[in-house]
Amino acid sequence: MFRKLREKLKTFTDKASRELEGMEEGLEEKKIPKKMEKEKRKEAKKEKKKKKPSKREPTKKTVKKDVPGEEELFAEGRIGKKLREGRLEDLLWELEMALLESDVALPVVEKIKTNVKKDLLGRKVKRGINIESAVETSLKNAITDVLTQNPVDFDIFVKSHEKPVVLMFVGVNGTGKTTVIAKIVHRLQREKISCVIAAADTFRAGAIEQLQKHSERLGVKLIKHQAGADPAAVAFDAIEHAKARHKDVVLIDTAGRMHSNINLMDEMKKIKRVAPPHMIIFVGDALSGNDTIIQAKRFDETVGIDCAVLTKIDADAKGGAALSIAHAVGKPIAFVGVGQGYDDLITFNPRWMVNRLFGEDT
Ligand SMILES: Nc1nc2c(ncn2[C@@H]2O[C@H](COP(=O)(O)OP(=O)(O)OP(=O)(O)O)[C@@H](O)[C@H]2O)c(=O)[nH]1
Ligand SMILES: [Mg+2]
Repeated sequence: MFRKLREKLKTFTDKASRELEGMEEGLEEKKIPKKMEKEKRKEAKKEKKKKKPSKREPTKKTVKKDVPGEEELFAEGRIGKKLREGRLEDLLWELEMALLESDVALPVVEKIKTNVKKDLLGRKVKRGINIESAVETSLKNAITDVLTQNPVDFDIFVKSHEKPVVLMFVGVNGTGKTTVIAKIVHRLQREKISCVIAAADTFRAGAIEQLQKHSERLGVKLIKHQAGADPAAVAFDAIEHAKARHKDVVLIDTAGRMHSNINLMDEMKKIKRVAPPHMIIFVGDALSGNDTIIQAKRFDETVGIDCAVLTKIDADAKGGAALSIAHAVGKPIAFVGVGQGYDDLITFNPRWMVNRLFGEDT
């Protein structure tokens, strides 16, 4: 998972820490007479006590991201190791190339670069902190920033919403919509939340049979019509069924459609009108990289998507789509698909991705 991107980020961090390594500055401060130094330390201690946040009030660090805060790495005063700025522009250009090669969308590349530059330009690293952790932290912060986009908590949404909650899954052909529906049903069933699936893909041969198999395996009600029937009518019937039988969630499977096919995109609008969903989930294939971002934008323009599920992350070495979609489309990733089994669905959060890009976890 994300192997190539991880390697590229590591290469950047290694090189940047070698080339930005500068001189220790402010050593003369050591010469402050001992007595004065003692006074200074006392003052600092008092200040620190004053600033201490209350226990109930979360610190900036825990709210924003799970990586060291700036204040732990960078020195504001005279003491510290100044980063050599001369090489920074070249290094940032190399970072840009590495991200573009990983299929990261251009605005996302720009944002990461700007954040890293802001973090490192003209900064001094605190004594005892190595440059590598400063560079890595600025990169982690920049990545966390682009991933943090109106985060969605699917479980809370479903649990707290008036029932039945209607979820509609959209995306181009073969991205994994039907599989994601089966995985989400499995997940909801574990929480004792009852489901109904609407076989509103009446277009592709075999689509209804595919869902029939999943519904038998999962023991979930499937509402289906004949092949070629009106998908909006199927979705409508599924909602009626859920209301009558007090089912909690309706999952509407729709046919895969190219975002450039105007007729099929319009058909999706009709489903939305006849069977209004509370959440429209775009399902994108992580392996399609930048193309997935373009698809998500088109689907968003046509029906308005609320969040995305990125599938096939298990086979995705580049990581570009996962890194880009939230910032480029402005919609959060709710889940990632990491295999073909019912359990291969992970709730997405920026920390999960950052850990996979920088940690031992793969
Ligand atoms: N490796 C891997 N394969 C996946 C994942 N999600 C789905 N697939 C596979 O992708 C293929 C297509 O999945 P479907 O769920 O049929 O895709 P779809 O979007 O419903 O396809 P259409 O209805 O034809 O548009 C299947 O072989 C799935 O097993 C995933 O997270 N990882
Ligand atoms: Mg399908």
